[in-house]
Order: sequence, then C-alpha cells, then structure tokens
Amino acid sequence: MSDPTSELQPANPLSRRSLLLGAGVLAAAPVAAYVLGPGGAVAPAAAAAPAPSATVRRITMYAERLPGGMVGYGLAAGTATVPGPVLEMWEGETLEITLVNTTDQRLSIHPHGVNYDVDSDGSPFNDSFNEPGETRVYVWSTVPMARDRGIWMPGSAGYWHYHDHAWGEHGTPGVAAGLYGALVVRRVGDVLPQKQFTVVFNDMLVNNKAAPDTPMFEAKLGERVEFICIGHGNTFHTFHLHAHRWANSRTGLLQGRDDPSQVVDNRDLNPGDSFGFQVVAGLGVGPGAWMYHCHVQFHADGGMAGIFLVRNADGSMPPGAQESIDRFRGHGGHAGAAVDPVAPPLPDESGQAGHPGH
Ligand SMILES: [Cu+2]
Repeated sequence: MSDPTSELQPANPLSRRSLLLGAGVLAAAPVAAYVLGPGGAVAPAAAAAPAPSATVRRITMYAERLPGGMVGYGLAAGTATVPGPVLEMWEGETLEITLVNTTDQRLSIHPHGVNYDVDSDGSPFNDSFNEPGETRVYVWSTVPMARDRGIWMPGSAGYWHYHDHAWGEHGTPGVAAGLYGALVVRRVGDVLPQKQFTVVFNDMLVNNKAAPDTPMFEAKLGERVEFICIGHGNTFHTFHLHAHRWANSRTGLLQGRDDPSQVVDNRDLNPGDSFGFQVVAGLGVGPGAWMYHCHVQFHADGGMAGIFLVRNADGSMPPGAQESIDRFRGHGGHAGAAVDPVAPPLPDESGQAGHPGH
C-alpha cells in the first residue's frame, strides 16, 4: 500500500478498537507469518512500520455513560467502551482529537507521554476541559529521537495512556468510572503486533471488572500479541502473566542476543504507570488457559485475575482449557484461599470426592 493513510477510517472493521496511522498495515500483518517452527523458533520478523505520510490526523471521540455506572470513550457515538479505544501514533505525527462530552459532568482527555500545550492539558487548573454537553479540541504531538549538543533526547515512542482529568478536581470520579485507554506511540521500524489487549488495574478492578467477569484475552498458538498495561486508582499493583516473559524495555522486545535488558514476567503497575510488551502466544509452553493477575496477594484474592486463553493454532480449544475456565468461573477466580472451606469436599453420588483438584 503506497499511502497507508488512505487505509484509515475510524469505522474500519479491521481496526475497530485500534486507530493507527496506516492501520491497514497492522490489519494486513500476515497471521501465518508468525508460527512456531521446529524447536519453538519463531518464523520471520514482522514487517517494519512505514514512515508516516501525513503529519496531522483528526479523530472524534465521544465520552458516554454506560450501564453499571461506567463511563467510557468511543470513536463514534454509541460505541464507548471501558477501556477506551487504543489510540496509536507514529513518532512525528500530530493527533487532533475532537472530544464530544455527552454526559452531564465536566470531563476531558489528558494524555501521557506526548506533547501538548496548556489548552490541551485537560485539567481544570488550566481551564482546558469539556463542560457538560460541550465539544472541545485537544491536540497531541510527538517527536522522534534527536541528538542535541551531543546528547540523545528521547522521542515520544512508548506505551502510554490517556484519561479524564477534569471530573471532580483531578478526574478522580471519571477515571474510577472508566474514562481511560491506551496510547501507543511507535517508532519507524517497530514491530507491529497481530493482536492487542489493554489491561487496566484500577483500584481493585481489572478494566473496571472483578473476577470472574474480568476480560478473557484470546489468541491462537503462535500469534504475536501485545499487552498494554496501565495502572490507575489509589493503590499499588504488580502485573504478572503466567508462562510468558518479556524484556523490561521500551518495546518489551529484545533487540538481539546482547540486549542487556532484564527479562521479566512480573512488573509494577502503579497509578499512572504504563508499559507494554509483545509475546508469542504459547511460545515454548503450548496452548492452554494461562492466568494473568495482580501479584499483590489480597488483590488477586479479591478478584484481580483473568485468563489469557491460548488456543490451538487452528483455533480449537486445547485439552483441559474449558475445564480450567469453568473452574476459574466457579471459584469466581478469587477468594479461594480466604473463603474455601477447610472441610474436605462432599462426596458425590458415586462416592467419589466431587470437587475437582486444583
Ligand atoms: Cu493489585
């Protein structure tokens, strides 16, 4: 595709929750190119991101009330979600966001990691917010890395996020209700994922849900998936993903054999923090229902846990996975250690202990 910007339409069904300059490139990433070869080797590297061919892009977002007391952002009227849509930019690009506030509360959209002036700050302090029912434009810009008097200055690329900063005094009720989402700024040459998952630890909730209603993220064995992790609320968290690991770096990917980045499978995810990484689903461990959770124990017990379901490469369920999911849902995925009776399980009619083993 010679002009990736021509691919971009907010209604593009291939990028319903992801908006990227050249989103067609992301959508067109060949799924079959990422397969586990013999010995678990990963097949060819992803295509590099194209250089942006436009510098300013305009989108409209809607802040809307949702059932259950939640409030979300969406890219079209009636499509708000919690978390909001993943917004993606290339370094060097500017995003002009027209935010439509359909609620009866003042609110805003405030980004992390990108450049903006005080009029786009999103804070009441700077008088930059939407009154109830008001429409307002926010402008975010990004820069590439540059060498300044012998020093490399960081560009904007990173796994960032956006959220309300005006409901109440600091956006506290807005964030609590779900006005947040992921913002990914990519550098030309970055590897693009095949799937994306946004995980927001917000007080004692994951994406404003508690287990067993937390999101179940699904991929096929060998697909390269991107997790974007964001912390909000009033307490500390740690994000842990079972059976997968990543580099503690900007991209979460090692740059080569000599990359000194620490490799982790657990990372702090405190209020305002964000990070992202890509893993090959099931690489070296196979398909299955793998857990993700907050590793603060009483948070996990309290419902901050969910499932990363790695299906077989053909999309079918791997043996035992449905049983694992049922077990998770039956236990609520939490409260096991705190609430499970100490007494042994009752026998069923056959005289066998009816409670499946853990
Ligand atoms: Cu936690």
